[in-house]
Amino acid sequence: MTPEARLLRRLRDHPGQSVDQLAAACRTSTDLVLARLAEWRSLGFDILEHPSGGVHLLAVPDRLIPEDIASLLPEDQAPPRVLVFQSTASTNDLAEREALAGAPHGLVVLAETQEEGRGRLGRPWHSAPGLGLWMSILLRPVWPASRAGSLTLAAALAVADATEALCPIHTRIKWPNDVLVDGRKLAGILTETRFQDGRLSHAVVGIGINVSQGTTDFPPELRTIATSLALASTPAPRRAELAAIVWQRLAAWCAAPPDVLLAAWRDRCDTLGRQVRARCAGRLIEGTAHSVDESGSLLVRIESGSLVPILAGDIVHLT
Ligand code: BT5
Repeated sequence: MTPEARLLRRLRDHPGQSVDQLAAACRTSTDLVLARLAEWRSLGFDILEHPSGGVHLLAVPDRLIPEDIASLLPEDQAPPRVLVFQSTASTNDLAEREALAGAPHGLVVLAETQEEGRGRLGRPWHSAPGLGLWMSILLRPVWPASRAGSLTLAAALAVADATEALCPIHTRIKWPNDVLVDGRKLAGILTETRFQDGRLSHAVVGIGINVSQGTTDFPPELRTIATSLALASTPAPRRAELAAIVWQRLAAWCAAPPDVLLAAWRDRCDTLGRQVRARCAGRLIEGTAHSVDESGSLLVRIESGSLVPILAGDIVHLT
């Protein structure tokens, strides 16, 4: 953990310490403490420095600041690196670039806005500036290639856990990658995987969560199908807190045994048991969504009684 993250944590946990005490506790210099306090104030942190009463952190703004995110998690559970950009084409592209340059498992890339945020099959992802969590996480799990599809399931569970931990909402997951509240899309996931010699070499898990949009912040075509945390429950949480918990829960789900992950996913799933229609390799398949296997495939029982696996694609809930 960086001295900056330690300092923020110290300010939260031990209000009223002097600058000298903070520097000693964070194993850093008083100059660094003073410089960071000044920098954070300029970013909108409300920090009171009382000549005899020490330093008090009164309020933290809804900004994406790497040390803020790291300071919210236990030291052994914080991401190894967090990169924040004001604007980029897609955080998935940046995470992929970092992956090819050797970045570590767990790297987080965030942006205030994306100019070319994307969903699956090149569909656009609307990434309103400052109103959502646009986040990509680089994973290098030691998993067989056949389990790669489960990463999307793990990410959907992480989003469901994190949003429910911070807001009084009830989420459901639509196979494979939508997190819904009251039938509307709160979040989407885009997992991009790379394989080498038949093994999963790395994956970039892109997560988009709508946080503080009002209805008119969405383009007209999304207004009846999308929702945000602010629309589902006010007030919206700070995005740094959301990012920290999503990261922590994703790391936990990636480390969980496959059967535990699948059981948790089935419990949250809005698709199983429904009549669904899917398009798979140019074929239209209709039947009952029966189960999900370790590869992340949806198993659909068709009229003849056999189970057809659907590895990727879109489904429509018919019931
Ligand atoms: C997804 O695709 O749902 C995956 C979305 C992943 C976005 C993240 S943000 C960080 C990272 N960087 C990226 O560039 N992407 C990832 P899909 O299932 O194909 O859904 C796409 C469809 O969702 C669109 O065609 C719209 O109908 C709808 N949509 C677009 N923006 C939305 C939004 N902000 N909220 C809800 N629905 C949206």
